[in-house]
Amino acid sequence: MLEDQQHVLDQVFETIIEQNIQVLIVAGDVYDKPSPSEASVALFSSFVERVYLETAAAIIIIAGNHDSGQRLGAFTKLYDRKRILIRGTLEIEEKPLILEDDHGPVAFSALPYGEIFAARRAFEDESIRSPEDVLRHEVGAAQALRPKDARWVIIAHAFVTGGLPSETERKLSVGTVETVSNSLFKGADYVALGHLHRPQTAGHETIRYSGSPLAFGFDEADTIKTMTVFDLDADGSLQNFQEIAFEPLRKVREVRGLLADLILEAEKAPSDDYISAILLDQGAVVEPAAQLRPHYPNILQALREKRRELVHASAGRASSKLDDPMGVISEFVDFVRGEKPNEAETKIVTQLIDQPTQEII
Ligand SMILES: [Mn+2]
Repeated sequence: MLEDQQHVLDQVFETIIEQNIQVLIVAGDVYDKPSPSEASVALFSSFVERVYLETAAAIIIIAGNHDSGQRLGAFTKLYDRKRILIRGTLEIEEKPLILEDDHGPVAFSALPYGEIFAARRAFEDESIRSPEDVLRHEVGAAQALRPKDARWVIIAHAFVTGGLPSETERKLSVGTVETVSNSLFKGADYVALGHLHRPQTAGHETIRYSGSPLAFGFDEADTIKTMTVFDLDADGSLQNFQEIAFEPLRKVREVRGLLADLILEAEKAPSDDYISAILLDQGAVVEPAAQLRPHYPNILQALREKRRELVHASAGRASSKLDDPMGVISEFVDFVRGEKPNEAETKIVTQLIDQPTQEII
């Protein structure tokens, strides 16, 4: 997806120029894995270099949970530290980048994602047990070094819940990712968050996820991806807030219908979007993705609607006993087709099961 990524980075660059943006914030996951491909590194590095050389914007980047903090951190040494803050690993001294505008100083505390063990080591505190503990230590370290007369922006990468009262000890858990209460950020004028892919606030309009610049799965199909742009006023309030929509090079989208209809549709309007085809056919279909590919070269999957639900629901576990062949067959048909055999089909199968036994005897 390098071309797709280049396409949105170009839009970020153009916005920086057009709107005379003074600070660019990237709140992590820069990459999708700790060892990104050379091409990905080259793409992102050249984007940062271009912003650095061709605009006057300051640049602030933190590592997310998918990034290697060490690798990302190594990148920072090449640039002017007064204008660029790239934070990869946890540090006990959490120095902000301080920038000036017409109203005075603004302190940007860039808090990279850190694992619990890394935080225990960095802060020499074995009582750190959760992502919230990690971030609380980071915010504390940032708070200590933040000039009190400056407006304050925090950049963090976490799963932040909105509106959980600070005294509540209840930890919400989504999958294995533990959430962090937004009350940690008390005192900040704005919190720029990374991690969640959809643009959204986390319980307050000044605690916000910009979201990912591209859709990375079909559950994000048709989500509008945006970059968040605003001015920070003299009192730290937000002004001229905008969510600028990215135009993706290729959309991520779902088509649904009978395979024959989908093929006709694809012939009429071929597309290089990333396509997920949801088939409503009941009978056998032969290599549906291959049949659609001539018109949809970037088709990524073709699934039966019912089967898709079934795969999620049962995770492929069989419950029938082997001494009940009709039960096993019925479950298999249900798995493949998304519907159990009907009465007529059951009759045919039952006859076939019984038949050889009778003949052999
Ligand atoms: Mn993340």
